[in-house]
Amino acid sequence: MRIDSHYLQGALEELGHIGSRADQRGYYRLAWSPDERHAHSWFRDRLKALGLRVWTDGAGNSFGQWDIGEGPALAIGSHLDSVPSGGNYDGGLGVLSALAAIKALQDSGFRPTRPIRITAFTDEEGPRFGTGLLGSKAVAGLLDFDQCKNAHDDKGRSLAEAMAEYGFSIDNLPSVKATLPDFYGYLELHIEQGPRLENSGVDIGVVTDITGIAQILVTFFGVANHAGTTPKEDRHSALLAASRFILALEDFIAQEPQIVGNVGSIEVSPNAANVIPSQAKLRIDVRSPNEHALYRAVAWIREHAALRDPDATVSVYHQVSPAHMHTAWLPVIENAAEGLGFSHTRLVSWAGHDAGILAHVIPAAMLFVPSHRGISHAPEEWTAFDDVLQGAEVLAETAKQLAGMGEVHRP
Ligand code: HGY
Ligand code: MN
Ligand code: MN
Repeated sequence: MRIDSHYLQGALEELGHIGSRADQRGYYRLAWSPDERHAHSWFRDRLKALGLRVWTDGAGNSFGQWDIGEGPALAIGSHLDSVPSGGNYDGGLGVLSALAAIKALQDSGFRPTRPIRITAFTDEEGPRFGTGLLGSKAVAGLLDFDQCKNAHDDKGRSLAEAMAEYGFSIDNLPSVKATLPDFYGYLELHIEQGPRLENSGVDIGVVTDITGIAQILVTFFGVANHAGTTPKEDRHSALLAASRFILALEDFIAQEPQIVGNVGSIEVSPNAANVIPSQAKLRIDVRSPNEHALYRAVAWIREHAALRDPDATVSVYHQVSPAHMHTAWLPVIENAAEGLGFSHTRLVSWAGHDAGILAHVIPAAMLFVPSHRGISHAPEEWTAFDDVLQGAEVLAETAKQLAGMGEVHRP
C-alpha cells in the first residue's frame, strides 16, 4: 500500500492558498470566517472526488464516509481552522493525511469490515469566540451550550450570528451528539508542535495522553487619572497590578514540573500613555496532563489575582480535562511504524486536540510527525515532506488494522 505523494503534496499546496493574507504573515482560517468555511467546502469537494458520501453536521463539521462493511465508522481526521497568523500544518496536515490514507487504502484494493469516515472538526483552536474544540465537543456531547450562546468575538459579533451567516443555527448544536453512536473510534495524525521528535531523530510520536487546558480571563481594576499630575501615592494602576501578577504567575509555574502557562493577551483601558489604566484584562492558558495539577493552577490564579487586586474578577471560559489515549491502540500504531521501518516513541501531548475530547466517549488515538524546530502557531510552522509522507503511511496502515478489528469497549 503506497501513499500517492503527488496527491498529498498537491492537497497541502492547495490548502496553503486558503486563509493567507497579502499584508500579514501566516494563516487566518479563524472559526466561522470565509476562509475557514472555504477550507471546509474545498475539503468536501476533495472527499466527493474520492467517491465518499459527504455531509456536514449541525456544528459545521465536515465528513466523508467510505460506506463499506457494517457498524459504526472508524473516524480519521483533525481540524482546518487555524490560530491568527498560524501555520498551514496544525490540523490541516491531519485532515489531508486522512484523505491520502483512505485513497491509498482504496487504491490498494483493501476492503475494510467497517465504514471509514474522514472528519474535519470546526473551531478546534477557539481564539475567535473562546469556544475551542467546539466541533468535537458537539459530537461528544460535551459542549457548554450556554457558553456558546453567549460567545462573542472581539468585534462584538456573536457566535450565533457568525454561524447563521453560513446557514447554521446555534440551536442545533445540542442535537449533534446524537451522531456519536455512528463513531467506532477516532484516529488523528497531527504535527507534534514541539521539538522532541526532531531533536531525538525519531520519526513517529505515539501519544499516550493529551493535556488538560484551562483558559482564564482575569480582569484587574484601577482608577483612571492623569499620568502627570496625580501624586505617586494616589496612583492605582490596573496595569501595574496585572504586571506584578504576571511575574508572580511565571515564578509559580517555573517551579511546577507538571504545569505550563502563558499569558497570551492583555487589554488595557483606556489604553493611553498619559492615563493611569483603570482596567487590565489578561487571557491566560494553563495546562497539565494531571487533573489535580490543573486545578491547583486555576486555584493559584484565583488566589493571587485577589491578592494583587481584591476587586479582580476571574472567569474560566474554556476548560478541558486531560485525556488518556486508547491503550489497546498504541501498539497498533507502533507496529504499523515498525512494519514500515520507522522509529517511534511514546509521548504526552502538551497541545490540546480533538482526540482529547473524543477520548472521553469513544476509543481515540493520535500519532505525531516532527515539527521543524518545534515551531507551531506561527508562520514558520513546517514539516519536511519526507516526514509528512511517513506519517501518512503509518496512518494508512493503522487505519487498515483498526478498520479490520473487532469491537472494542467504549471508555
Ligand atoms: O492550543 C492548542 O493546544 C491546540 O493547538 N489548539
Ligand atoms: Mn491542532
Ligand atoms: Mn493549534
